[in-house]
Amino acid sequence: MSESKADAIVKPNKLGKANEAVYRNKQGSFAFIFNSRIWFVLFLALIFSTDVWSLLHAFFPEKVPSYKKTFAETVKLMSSVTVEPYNYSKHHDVNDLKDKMNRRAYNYLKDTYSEGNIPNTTHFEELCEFNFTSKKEEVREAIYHSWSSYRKSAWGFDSIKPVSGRPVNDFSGLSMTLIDSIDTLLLAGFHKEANESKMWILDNFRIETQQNVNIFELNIRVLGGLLSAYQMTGDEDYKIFAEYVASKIVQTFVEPSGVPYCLASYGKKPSLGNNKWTGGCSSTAEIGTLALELEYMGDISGNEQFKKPIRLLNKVLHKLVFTNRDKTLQKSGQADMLRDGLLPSYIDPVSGTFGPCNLHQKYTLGGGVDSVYEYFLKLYIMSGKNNKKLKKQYLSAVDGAVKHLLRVTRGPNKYVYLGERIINKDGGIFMKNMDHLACYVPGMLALGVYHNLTSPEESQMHLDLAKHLMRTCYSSYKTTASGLAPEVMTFSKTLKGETTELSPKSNGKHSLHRPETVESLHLLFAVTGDPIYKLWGLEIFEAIQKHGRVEFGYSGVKNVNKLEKDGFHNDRMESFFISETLKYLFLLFSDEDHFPLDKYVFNTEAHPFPIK
Ligand code: DMJ
Repeated sequence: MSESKADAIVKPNKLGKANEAVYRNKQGSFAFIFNSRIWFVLFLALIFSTDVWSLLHAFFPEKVPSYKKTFAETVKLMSSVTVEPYNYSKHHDVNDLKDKMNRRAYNYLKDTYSEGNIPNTTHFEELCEFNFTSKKEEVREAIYHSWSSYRKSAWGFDSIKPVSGRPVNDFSGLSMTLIDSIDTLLLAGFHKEANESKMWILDNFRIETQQNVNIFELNIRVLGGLLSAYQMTGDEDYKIFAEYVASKIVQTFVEPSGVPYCLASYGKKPSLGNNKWTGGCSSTAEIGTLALELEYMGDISGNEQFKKPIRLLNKVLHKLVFTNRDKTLQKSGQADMLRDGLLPSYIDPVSGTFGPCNLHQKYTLGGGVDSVYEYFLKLYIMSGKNNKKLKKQYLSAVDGAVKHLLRVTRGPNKYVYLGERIINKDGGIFMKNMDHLACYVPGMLALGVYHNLTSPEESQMHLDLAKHLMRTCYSSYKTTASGLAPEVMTFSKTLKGETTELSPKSNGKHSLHRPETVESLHLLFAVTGDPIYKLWGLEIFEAIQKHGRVEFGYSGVKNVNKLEKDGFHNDRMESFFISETLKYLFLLFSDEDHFPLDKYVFNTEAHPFPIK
């Protein structure tokens, strides 16, 4: 082809320099038709165009800006969407599942599945157009508002009281907010601020005189915060301080039981102990949630001494559950629950079993036990997926929870929830309550599915269960006057002849803007790609912005159903609000996959550690 002929075809070149080469290589006047870019643009426009505006945008991206719906429009659209029933039996052979699950729990699930109310992705495609980047920026601003208020008025203290602006040491003076926030600051691009925190730690952070230090909080917030700051920056200063903290934590494991105490006091008379109300026992959630941090500490320091106590403790927990022969536990039904993989809420650090705590026990996936199950799964993932015992402990616990704790409300909403079994001298009693703390479960189930822990059929069941529980947790926000969730939900409560399917429990009406629901939304979105989870996150964030934001940060509220101006706020902002709630919202609204699930696991305080 002569140069002049090619020139004739491409002139005037409206499609820019990049296309010139394509045109020059084509022959004759039909070259335009063969231009693959034109076809590609046409194809995309046809697929994605819902209106003329987006078609125009596809052809003239500079001249016609993309059409993004506002938040209000999106919410309106969302409420107009009807969720199509998801017919479980159509997709799965239900008989298969019968063997795997306890019959009663299975029947509950089967009814719910056949009536169906699992959100179906295809209905929400339109909603994907919402511009989440602007929401991410709003979360970033919320991070700065919270952190800068703390920096200004409570620097070095555990927390700031966000209404009065006063500093407070509500965690034995461990500078919680300062350390817990560092990786959120780094993630959101506040590097100077993160560095300021580090400089403060180098000069001031010591655990030498503090009394009654809660080892679990020290571990998940302080050690977890230092370790993730280290993995994100490679800065050895963080590692040195992490090692210092970890060495304090391993000292709480006692011989010969291998079970740690939960409280430690330092200073002239160092001591270990437990809270009085536990009957002298250690909290299972607290002792079972030390593993990820010590494992990672062991990895980066090359010192196996950090990992040893965890190995021993896991043996104790395994034995307690699977080979328990204690006959006294039969009457209360505890023997069954243990055999099915559930853990009690207290363990005696002297004997390594029930000891004096026999009648104090509670079986729940909420407060008191919660994160221990999460750590079985995450330690299994983080340590190379070889430890079969951990896998068994996690999977049995899920089965045990389905068998003993899963319920579905009988009203039209059919909320699926995980209740609690409280042990007393007459045996046990089932409570129709679920802590907001237990809302980490949908995310945990989705993570297990992502990492292929079970057969495809069982994975499908785990994922369906995750979706049901997720809807319940989201509904605990949606059904209150403020749009904020209560600390504890109660189900099927009858008052003056009227039954409410889901409502705040009388002594759990407050909110601390806990992270578990948005954590699960982040994981369910990451695993399923269903935009409904982003949109539910948006609604929750809007409610926090509206009712939580105050002069010096974000305050929890006393009653999620009462919106009085005075006395509404409880003047508390726990460090997990920045470390977890805002971090998970930032990740949920982000287009970038900052911490891919195949490369990182989050500790229970949302601090990411790499998978080996
Ligand atoms: C956090 O400190 C952690 O998520 C912990 O596992 C449970 N409690 C708070 C948040 O609710």
